[in-house]
Amino acid sequence: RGAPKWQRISWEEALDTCANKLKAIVDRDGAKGLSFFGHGSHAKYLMDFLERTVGTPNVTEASFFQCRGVRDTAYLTTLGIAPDENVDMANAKVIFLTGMHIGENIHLSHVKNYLRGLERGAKLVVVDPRYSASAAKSHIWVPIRPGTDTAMLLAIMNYLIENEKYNADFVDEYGEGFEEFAAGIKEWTLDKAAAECDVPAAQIQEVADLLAANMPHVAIHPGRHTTWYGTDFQRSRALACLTGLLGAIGCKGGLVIPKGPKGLTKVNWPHVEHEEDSVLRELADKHHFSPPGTPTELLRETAISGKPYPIKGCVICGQNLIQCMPNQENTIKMLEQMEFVLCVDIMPTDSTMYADILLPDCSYLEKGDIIKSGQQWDLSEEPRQYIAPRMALIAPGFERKDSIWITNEIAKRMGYGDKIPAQSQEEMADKALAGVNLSLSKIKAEGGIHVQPGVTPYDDIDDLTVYFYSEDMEDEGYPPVPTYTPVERPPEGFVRLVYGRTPLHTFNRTANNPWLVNEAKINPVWVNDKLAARLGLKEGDSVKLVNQDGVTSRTTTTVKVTPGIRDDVVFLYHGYGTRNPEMTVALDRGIDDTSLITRIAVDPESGAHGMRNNFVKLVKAS
Ligand SMILES: Nc1nc2c(c(=O)[nH]1)N[C@H]1C(S)=C(S)[C@@H](COP(=O)(O)OP(=O)(O)OC[C@H]3O[C@@H](n4cnc5c(=O)[nH]c(N)nc54)[C@H](O)[C@@H]3O)O[C@H]1N2
Ligand SMILES: Nc1nc2c(c(=O)[nH]1)N[C@H]1C(S)=C(S)[C@@H](COP(=O)(O)OP(=O)(O)OC[C@H]3O[C@@H](n4cnc5c(=O)[nH]c(N)nc54)[C@H](O)[C@@H]3O)O[C@H]1N2
Ligand SMILES: [Mo]
Repeated sequence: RGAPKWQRISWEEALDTCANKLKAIVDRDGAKGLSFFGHGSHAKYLMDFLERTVGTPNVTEASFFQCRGVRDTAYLTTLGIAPDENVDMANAKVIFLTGMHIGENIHLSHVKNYLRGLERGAKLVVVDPRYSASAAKSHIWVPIRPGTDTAMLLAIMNYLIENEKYNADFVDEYGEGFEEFAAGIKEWTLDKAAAECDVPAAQIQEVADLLAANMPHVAIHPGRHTTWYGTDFQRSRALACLTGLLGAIGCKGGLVIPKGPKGLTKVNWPHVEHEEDSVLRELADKHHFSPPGTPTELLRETAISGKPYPIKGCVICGQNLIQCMPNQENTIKMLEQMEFVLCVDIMPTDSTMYADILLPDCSYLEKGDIIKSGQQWDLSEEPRQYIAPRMALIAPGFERKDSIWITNEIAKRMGYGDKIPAQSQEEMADKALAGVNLSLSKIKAEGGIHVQPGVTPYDDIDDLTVYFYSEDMEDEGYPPVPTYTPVERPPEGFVRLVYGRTPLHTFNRTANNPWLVNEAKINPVWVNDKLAARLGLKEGDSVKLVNQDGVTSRTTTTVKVTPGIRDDVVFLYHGYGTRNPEMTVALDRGIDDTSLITRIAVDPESGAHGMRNNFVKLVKAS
């Protein structure tokens, strides 16, 4: 473990070994003795097998606990809607982004939607301590002090209420607990927020007035990567309340519930109940607003301590644990105490080094995948729905096998052969499509995507309630009105470390792609120009970073000197600093941000991993 030392074996031997090892753990410790770490659609089938049919509750997805889960549960609690990124930016009069840097963070359809909105004249407000790609297109850039967004949101809402600039008709019709909410945030004057957020009160007022003048056609973006400070549920809830206060739901430019096709058949592993006293969240009586699965930190702590029960089996599919979970030391401790680690991936990574067996999945071009369905992005067009099964372009190379086949082969060997829901990805897609009278071959004949008339998503909010005050939260002992909790500021001599996407890479998974690496060789650390002068650093200097716990980056990077970032924070693109020598192109390029994120802040409501509470010093490499 920890070194890439591999011995090539046959699929037969590999599958037999996996099934035997996993079954032995289940027979001895129960299904709860297994854990699963995954991300993405290729991980779902294997996860569902382990969670639904084998019956372990200990599955944890990066997309929830290190990404967007806290946003989803905060919006569900406040509006009853899991928002995804369903804001109608293409038809908005104002687009409001907090820590969302569209253009560096790229989902193609989402970027198109945003650009269309800007082309049509939407005003853009970007709240970000860094002059991001979005900030560069903004009408108002709010270079906020990191960690203080909730204070600003509360002040905007308080100002709108006190000056009667909110959407009173909408609030009367859909709001609940508005009086208590208004009273609860009254202390948040513009001046108080200005001091906390380190931005002028006049600028906060300018933003509030712009939103009020254009409501309800304002796209209050819910964000995507929202696990920042361990105070994230409250911030996301404040965003949802602001959306409600402006009535920006179910209307042009607002938060919408897209109307995708109905009737696709659900094909899945049969569900068995988890054994009693196995759900860690219930045992700990914590994180009552958690997304599905087990909060990663609870799982990792349990595995390391063996309490309240041992977790000795680990299955990983489509997740690079070492780079995506903060505090690598604990991740490695967790992996080292496992009796068996199975990893299903498409390439070697910093995490595969800790696996006992590494099974080669097909890449996305070599396999079918889940069926994507939904509504077209630009909602001002005639409503349309689509059904788009992903299909393989080429046959799998070498000995690669897709994760449906891999899962089924392991399931058979563990004694679950009679529970298999589909023999292949194609069969699974055809079974799902049967519900809407389609099939893969029919959709192929239609050119690979089925399009049908849809229904407008506007005005469909009959059942909506905006819980400005949440009794559900009060019942569980959390603040029922969105509440701001300050985060620690950088100690003397340190600056906060934040990170984000580079447009050229997808996390670490493209780090070994020579073409992309040629365009973005390392991840220079963004340093404010005045700070650089104070530290005696110049553009291009080579530095190491040392964090508050004395952890020094293994590798170096160069300094990017810019006025486009505050002087209490530095920024790195995520996904660099690969340490697995099998990643011959990526090895030791730039700095791995995760290696410096040793301090964790767990969000009390959701159990998500806050990662921006770490501070660094820059040390010249020479
Ligand atoms: N420090 C820090 N940590 C972060 C973030 C950050 O910005 N900074 N971002 C957070 C966010 S928002 C997220 S979503 C997570 C993402 O974290 P991860 O889930 O770790 O995301 P990826 O890097 O995409 O890693 C996915 C793994 O899947 C593999 N893979 C790719 N395609 C396939 C496939 O078809 N089949 C299989 N089996 N494997 C495949 C890749 O090789 C890679 O090892 O990280 C979170 N953690
Ligand atoms: N090219 C590319 N695109 C991607 C991905 C990828 O890997 N590559 N990954 C996808 C995934 S899974 C996700 S979740 C999204 C993530 O995309 P985003 O949700 O946009 O999240 P980050 O990339 O983490 O964005 C970090 C931004 O927040 C700012 N920031 C830091 N601290 C604060 C703060 O306290 N307050 C405010 N207001 N801003 C702050 C940073 O300066 C930075 O601009 O990107 C998606 N798109
Ligand atoms: Mo994410």
